[in-house]
Amino acid sequence: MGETSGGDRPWQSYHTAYTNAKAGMEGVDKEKVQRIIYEMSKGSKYFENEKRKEAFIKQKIESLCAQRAKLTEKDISHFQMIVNKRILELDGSRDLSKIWLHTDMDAFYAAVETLENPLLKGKPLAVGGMSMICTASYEARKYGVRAAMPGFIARKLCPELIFVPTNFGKYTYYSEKTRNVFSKYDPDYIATSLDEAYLEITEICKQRSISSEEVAAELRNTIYQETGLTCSVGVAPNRMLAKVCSDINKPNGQFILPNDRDAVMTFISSLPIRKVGGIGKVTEQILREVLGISTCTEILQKGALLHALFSHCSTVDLAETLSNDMQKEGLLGRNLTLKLKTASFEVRTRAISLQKYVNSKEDILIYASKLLKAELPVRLRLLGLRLSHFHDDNHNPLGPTQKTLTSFLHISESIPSIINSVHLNSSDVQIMGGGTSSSTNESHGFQCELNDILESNQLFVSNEGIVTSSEIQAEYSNKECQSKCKGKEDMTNIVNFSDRKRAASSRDSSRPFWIDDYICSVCGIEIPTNFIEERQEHLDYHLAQMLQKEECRSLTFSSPLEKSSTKKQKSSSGKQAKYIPIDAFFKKT
Ligand code: DCP
Ligand code: MG
Repeated sequence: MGETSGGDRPWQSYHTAYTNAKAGMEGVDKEKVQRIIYEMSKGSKYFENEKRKEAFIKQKIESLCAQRAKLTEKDISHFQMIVNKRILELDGSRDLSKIWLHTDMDAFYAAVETLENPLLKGKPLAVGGMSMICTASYEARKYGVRAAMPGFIARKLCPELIFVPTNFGKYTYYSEKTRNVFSKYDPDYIATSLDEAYLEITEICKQRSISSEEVAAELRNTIYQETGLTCSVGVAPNRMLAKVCSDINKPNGQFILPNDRDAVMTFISSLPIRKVGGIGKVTEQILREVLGISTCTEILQKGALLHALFSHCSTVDLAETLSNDMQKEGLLGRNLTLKLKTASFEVRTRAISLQKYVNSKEDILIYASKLLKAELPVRLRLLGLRLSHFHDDNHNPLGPTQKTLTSFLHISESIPSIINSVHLNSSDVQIMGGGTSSSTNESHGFQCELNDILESNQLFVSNEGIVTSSEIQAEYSNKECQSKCKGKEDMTNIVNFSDRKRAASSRDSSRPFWIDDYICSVCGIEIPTNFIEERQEHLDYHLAQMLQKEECRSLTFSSPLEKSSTKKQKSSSGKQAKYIPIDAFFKKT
């Protein structure tokens, strides 16, 4: 961030998502864009929020570097053995027989608007408003304008930018048309958003004796005939690679990666990690600064260190973190809940009511292990521990009563988590036996996903206390999986946007999160799970709005007496609070 980096170009270290290249932004004057964004947001709450995030990442990097420094040669060779074994297993199970196609519409919302109003053709166009834009035409991208950027910054970058408001009915209509085409190639296609889908085309290539390249070209052409819109396509032996490939020749292009091991290895050898779905700017920065990793080959080369620093997460770790959190808050709990999500996305919860109130690592571990044993063997994606039914062992002036939700709300900012959960890597971990996990015991080592850990820093308040975003997402992603298992998304979920938005805003009282893992709980906008960055930005945007509202409210409660007034008074005061437009949030204070 500018403040810390100093120098005459402080914006150079200001890594907002706006400056990250998207398709069509290759030739952008990155430094100019960075400078304008820096200058326009410096001193604003947004800027402060970015600074806080940056400080958190810096701390994380320092802690990882310290962990790395403690590793002995013996540790590293131990982890190397584990990694080698895993690579061998993966190599043995490698399946190059399937052909996957990923399709992604070009500048989707902007293209739909242009189709309906040809006067917009060739013009720099943004869909959205002054507070936030959803996408930009390729003409606008040349100026550094992109999705999830406040419109007033976009206008500064491109003064002749035309703004068109969003119209989800239109996008859904065209999306359905594309889906009709997909179903002709793969009736079980997997739609991940209005403009993206995965199709398995192995059968159709065989049946019609045509190459995947021909299928890709034909599909693009059919979509154009049916909708008047262009899309880009990637073909590869698996979905992850197909998605990377669809971005290579955007817009209106295709890229085919043959089903051949050498071709795949050559392709990924120089592939920047950032191109891999799930690796966003935070993970990219951490891997670069802690391990010097920037390409996929380097991930393989530094596998032992990666495993050492990011893989362990056992009930030992979870129990310890939970115990620390409880002790920090002076809390004891009597109900211990273990929640897990299996490799097949099934969410299971087991709880135990204890004879005594506990908060020590040892106690938590004894009962957590019992709960986990009852589930074995199991392949896991997520594991969480929760202590509830609190007893406050502090000398609480209110007496030794259970903590109220309101008191949590007041201190929530300082509580890291009372539920500790961790998402496990999609490669899954199989737990075969019972007993206490050891951090160096391979069969019990859980792989944590870096992004999830960082994201789980956000806290939400439920009627059971405080839960992390990962916990909520785990619940909803179970539903998502069920709909995916049916072959495709439930169309009613997509079509009835306004109902969803209503449902979403009814939950507006807590922090924003993702309903069904892709619908924003505040505004109802859909952002698929693989848009890690955009989702983070989007939540940041709502958090920013909430901050503003909180600020307005706190201005209204200027006297301490008023602060301790009743709930009713608070809500009426809340109404009086003047709403400040989001633009103001970005303005210098
Ligand atoms: N979208 C959004 N907010 C974001 C990102 C995307 O509302 N932060 C919406 C608008 C996009 C649509 O989703 O038009 C599809 O997203 P893409 O990332 O596929 O972007 P585009 O289709 O606009 O451009 P392209 O795929 O050509 O890069
Ligand atoms: Mg697109």
